[in-house]
Amino acid sequence: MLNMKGHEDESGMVLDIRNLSSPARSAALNRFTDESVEVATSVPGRKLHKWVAGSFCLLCILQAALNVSLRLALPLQQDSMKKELEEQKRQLDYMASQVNVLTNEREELKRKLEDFAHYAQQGWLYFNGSFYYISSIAKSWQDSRDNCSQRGAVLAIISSREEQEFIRQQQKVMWIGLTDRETEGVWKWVDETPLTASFWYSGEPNNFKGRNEDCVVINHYYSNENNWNDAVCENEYSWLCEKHM
Ligand code: MMA
Ligand code: CA
Repeated sequence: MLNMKGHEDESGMVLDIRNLSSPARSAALNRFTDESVEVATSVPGRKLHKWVAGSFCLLCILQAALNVSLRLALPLQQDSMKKELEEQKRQLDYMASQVNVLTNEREELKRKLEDFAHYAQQGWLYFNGSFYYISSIAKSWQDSRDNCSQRGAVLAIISSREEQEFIRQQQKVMWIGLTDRETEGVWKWVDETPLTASFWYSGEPNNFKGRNEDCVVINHYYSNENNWNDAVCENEYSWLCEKHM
């Protein structure tokens, strides 16, 4: 507040401007006013200055900290992203290989289905993984064997009681793929496997009356689960082909 009596400064002295000459009075007034303005603005101004400087320093520190942490964190992040990318690539490769496996499986199933349709349509019978063809005409054992071969099959090879039972149920006299032509008394299947399970009718094999009976027929006249008979290979019978799928 401008006091016309004077201004009490820091020293407590009162300057009475009423006794001053005109130029001195205005100089005193000017000085007083300048000081007041300076005092009025200098206190909040200095605070702002300090605040700005402080904030700037803080920002600098934050920036530096950010730089350091980014420089530390970025390579770590890049590492983990690289690992994740590699893992995803591995999974993609695995999936591609699985697609390949499934495609092959599908092709195989398609082929099988076509085979099944083909054999079933031509009157072949299916049992436990194999198709069986029963001829309607009669041939010698060798001609029967050749005929099966032409059909992409072999004279039937019986390897289980279940298979024997299935064949017996067809109730027909038929050549099967068993012979001792090579060595008398040593019975072998046409695929060279030795005889393990055998189903000879009682008294067979017998080379009946000294005849050379080297080939085997299913004999349905023997209404018995064991119904094999050794017969002369040149005899003509129906025959049974087997195609394992
Ligand atoms: C037939 C012939 C033989 C068989 C006897 C059994 C008469 O000959 O099939 O191989 O052993 O029957 O009686
Ligand atoms: Ca016999």
